[in-house]
Amino acid sequence: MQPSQPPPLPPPSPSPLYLKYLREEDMPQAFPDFLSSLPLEEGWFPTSLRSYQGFWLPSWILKPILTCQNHFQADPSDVLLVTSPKSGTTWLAAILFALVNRAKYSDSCSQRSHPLLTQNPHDLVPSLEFNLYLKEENPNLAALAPPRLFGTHMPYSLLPQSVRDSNCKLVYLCRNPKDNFVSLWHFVNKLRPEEKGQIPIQECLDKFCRGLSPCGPYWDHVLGYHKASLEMPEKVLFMTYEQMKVDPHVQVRRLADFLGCPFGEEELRDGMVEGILRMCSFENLTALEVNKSGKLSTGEDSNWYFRRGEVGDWANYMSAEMGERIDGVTEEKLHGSGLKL
Ligand code: PAP
Repeated sequence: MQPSQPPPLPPPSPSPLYLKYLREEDMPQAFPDFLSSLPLEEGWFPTSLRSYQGFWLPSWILKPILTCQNHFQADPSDVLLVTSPKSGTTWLAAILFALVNRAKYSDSCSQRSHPLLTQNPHDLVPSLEFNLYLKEENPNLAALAPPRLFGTHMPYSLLPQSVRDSNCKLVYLCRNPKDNFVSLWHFVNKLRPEEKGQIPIQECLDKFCRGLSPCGPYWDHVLGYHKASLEMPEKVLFMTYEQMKVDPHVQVRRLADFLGCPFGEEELRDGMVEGILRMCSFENLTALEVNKSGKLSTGEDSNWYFRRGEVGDWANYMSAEMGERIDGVTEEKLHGSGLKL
């Protein structure tokens, strides 16, 4: 049984951020009694997963999530980019940043100093739980100029109350579960020591289909935001990676409209949408030194967030039967929701 209330949070840990990829028993900061009261799964992810209020969370993000729930004060002008891990966060973070800051970097001189040229999109749209509240108990976010852009992988039901109560906007990006799974599997392999080799994909698939993935079950994560987008279309925008690939121009305009900063006639004539898409394209971002050899402020290699960036890549790693297994869960889980992936 899960305790309904977590205990008071311990003081922030001075431990380096790379600790987040350690196993639970090696984490000095964890609040052990609370953690050990939650169902545990030694997942295919390097850290253990703990079940908290219906979702499997890497042990080390429970504390930042709870801290964020306690402290984060949403502002009506805030924009939260929400994803299940590996749904295209990096891409949409870049687009979001370029979109809301487009007036600042519209001429050729300011374009040369565009922050996307020297920073990974994750540092421009920092994650609440993987960055800000992991580093500090109460980061000074009031100093940030509006609109503040944040990323999060938190399920809808775990968002801080202030996010739900305020008029801030949520942009949810969803990706086909087969590509999402394969992208996650590759990422997990990057985190493993080389001598251990790749973790068998079949083993990971079994766990993924049982809901055991970071912030999973994947389907419950998606459904939480899909439902919210139907109920509150002015607050939650539901987008997909695949739509972005098929018609990025339409999707970026849709995003701008939703955020209340639609493109004007002149901007459209001047090719502003195309410029943003070019700047944030996989080809452009991966050609930048910062993304080839730089590191995020949280310590990860920037290039971990870029691999192939394609739709349907799952078929290069999974058999048709494995794909059908995911399709089966998707059909079952999404039944009656009106959502097709
Ligand atoms: P995160 O949730 O941990 O931040 P996220 O950015 O969602 O990771 O996932 C990375 C995926 O987005 C990778 O997919 P792949 O493994 O299937 O290749 C990565 O290649 C893809 N990606 C990153 N940047 C772009 C981009 N500019 N355009 C398209 N896809 C991208």
